[in-house]
Amino acid sequence: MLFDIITIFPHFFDSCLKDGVVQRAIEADILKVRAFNLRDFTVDRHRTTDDRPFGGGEGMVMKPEPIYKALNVLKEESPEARVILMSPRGRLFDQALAGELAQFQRLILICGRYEGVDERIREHCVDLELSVGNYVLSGGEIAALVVIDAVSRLIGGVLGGESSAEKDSFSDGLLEFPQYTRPRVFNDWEVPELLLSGDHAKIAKWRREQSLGLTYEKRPELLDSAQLNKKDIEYLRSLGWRKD
Ligand code: 9D3
Repeated sequence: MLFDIITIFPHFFDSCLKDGVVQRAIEADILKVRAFNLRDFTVDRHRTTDDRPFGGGEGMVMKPEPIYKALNVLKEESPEARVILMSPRGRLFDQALAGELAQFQRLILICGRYEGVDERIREHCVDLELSVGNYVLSGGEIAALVVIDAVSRLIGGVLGGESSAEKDSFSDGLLEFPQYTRPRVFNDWEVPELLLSGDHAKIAKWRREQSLGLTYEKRPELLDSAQLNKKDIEYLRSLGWRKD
């Protein structure tokens, strides 16, 4: 899978992609991330990427021509690439959308700065506008990294083991059960005895109930769309859960 990023801060991505699961995928040629400097697609002497808003007001707006030119160059290489504009008014990014995006071979992510990108780019060149949450960032770069990280781990071969991604939090719509490791006692704080019992059926039941209980306690709205069996529902009812 290939991510092409259009940004005025291409080096912003260097350190974030040089470690961990994402870097291993890049080394294995499963994943490629290229950050293009928007300034390289300007033609004026000052390499201008932004200008004052028509109609007046605070701040600056990203000019359309450099972004348009960058998109044309990248699209010529891969006409099938989907174009995503990182924007606070976009569709809210979640695990389901990450799964949808992982189906594509090539994604182009446009990162805005200042007050945003000239509206004509969104209107004529963008397939999807995407936000990573209801808070104000100073630009699309960090949001793009969120998308790259979440999508990359869903493409085949990125994670080791038998598809850890599918067992993760949110894959069945529940929060993850608590994890413990050695030492068994730390500062007088003990690991739940049952986890040391070697009784795998009992452990699996405990973990499922922990997931259900934590989800009910912390994120009850997730239960509305979680994949629950009869036993799950019975357990949740015993905790006081009522479907409304
Ligand atoms: C004073 C700025 N704005 C009024 C609140 C509008 C605004 C413009 C540009 C707010 C943020 C930004 C920069 N943000 C992004 O480019 C961005 C973003 C975000 O801020 N939150 C969540 N997801 C995203 S994706 C891109």
